[in-house]
Amino acid sequence: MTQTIAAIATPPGEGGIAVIRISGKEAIAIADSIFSGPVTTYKSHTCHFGKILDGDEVVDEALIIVMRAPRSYTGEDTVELQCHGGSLISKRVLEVVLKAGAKAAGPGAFTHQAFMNGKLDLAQAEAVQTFIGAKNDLSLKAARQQLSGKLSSYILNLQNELLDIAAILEAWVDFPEEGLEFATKDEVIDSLQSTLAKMDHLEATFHEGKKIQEGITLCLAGSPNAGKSSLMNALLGQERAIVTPIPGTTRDTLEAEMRLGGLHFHLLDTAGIRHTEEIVEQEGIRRSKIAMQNADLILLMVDVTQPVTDLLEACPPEKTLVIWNKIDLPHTLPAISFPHQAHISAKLGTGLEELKKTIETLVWEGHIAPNDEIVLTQARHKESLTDAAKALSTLIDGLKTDISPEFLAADMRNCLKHLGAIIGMDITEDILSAIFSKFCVGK
Ligand SMILES: Nc1nc2c(ncn2[C@@H]2O[C@H](COP(=O)(O)OP(=O)(O)O)[C@@H](O)[C@H]2O)c(=O)[nH]1
Ligand SMILES: [Mg+2]
Repeated sequence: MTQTIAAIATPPGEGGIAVIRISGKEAIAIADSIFSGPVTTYKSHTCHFGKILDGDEVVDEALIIVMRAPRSYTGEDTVELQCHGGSLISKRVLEVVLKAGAKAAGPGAFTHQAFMNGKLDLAQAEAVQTFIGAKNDLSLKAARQQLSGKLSSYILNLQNELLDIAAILEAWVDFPEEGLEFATKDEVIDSLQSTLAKMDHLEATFHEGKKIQEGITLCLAGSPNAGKSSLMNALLGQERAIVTPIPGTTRDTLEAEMRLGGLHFHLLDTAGIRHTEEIVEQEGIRRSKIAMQNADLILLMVDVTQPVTDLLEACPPEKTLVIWNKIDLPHTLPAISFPHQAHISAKLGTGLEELKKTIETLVWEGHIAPNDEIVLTQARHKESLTDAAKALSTLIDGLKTDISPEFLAADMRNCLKHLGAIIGMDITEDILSAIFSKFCVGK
């Protein structure tokens, strides 16, 4: 039997109210023992005012909400106490609840209970934390979809498509001399191939999903004084980096976060790359080069009043946006063969809006931002899907080359197992605790 658990569900710190959540078989009895009113008589989904008592001492006045099983987040009897939002008060209330017999909930424990009670499947449970932690609109949307069960039902559909054929294959293992029954081999192959195509399509969305989830790293690079720090400040709309006419001003890599077109960006300003004997600057330049390598997109700043930098050679054209800067000064533009180029004055703000649009377009590589499509955002899902697709291709190849049905049936089971892992059908406790340990307490 699971224990009754309790935790402060609101974030730490001071606020108008704090919510203490209690869930489990004893939740109502525990609440009854510490509350001034007759909690056991309260109807489900009703709210009552009263006092939280530690013996004779009034700890706080609070609202209590009772939600009886199975109509609660966890699927168990749940009581929520809304007390005053002082961090000390909420801790005191929790102490009283724990003293009355509840166990302190660990990270993700409520969602774990919801999963165990079949309120959420694993993909939905994982979405809870991404939903709470979403940093941009697209990631919020993807998490909401996952939470609502769209990904799960897509996976269940894939499984259903395979189950009929799994049955045919298992029958073949039992009666090998009968051959494939109920369907011709070509029909089976066609059907499997169509499922595989759907799996491949879903797998391909991870590329987009990762951007949505983790954000895009942009690295500002170029020669000293090209205007990298000026552009960083212009993009952020604040004086984040020091700008001076002295070459070599930026030595450390500066990092800032920004939002653009529903996405989250990590913007890195780096030391200008040049030959130098200065040790601090040399280290800065070493870091610049690493940042360029790791970036999703390099914003290569070039000063139009200077000879063209040989840094262009060090940048892979497909992930580089060449930004000609200082177009407010007299200049002539040399022709270079880079596919992505922009023209700005970081100082005056000229061309900035177009630059932002170009960055957005490049990030989506001409694809439009995912709309209502299901997008994979979690590496665990992507890995399982890849494994499932691998097993399915092996199965299809096996059918074509007439290998023995035992192998085919084993491939099919393998494929179903990996698909099942995404939504938490038949997976080990280890994976479960690893997933739920990433949660915050109170969820
Ligand atoms: N005229 C002009 N000057 C600029 C422009 N962008 C930057 N600068 C100047 O160029 C110098 C170096 O700028 P900074 O942003 O520190 O370059 P960084 O070394 O690449 O980070 C500063 O004096 C800036 O005011 C621009 O678009 N036009
Ligand atoms: Mg700088």
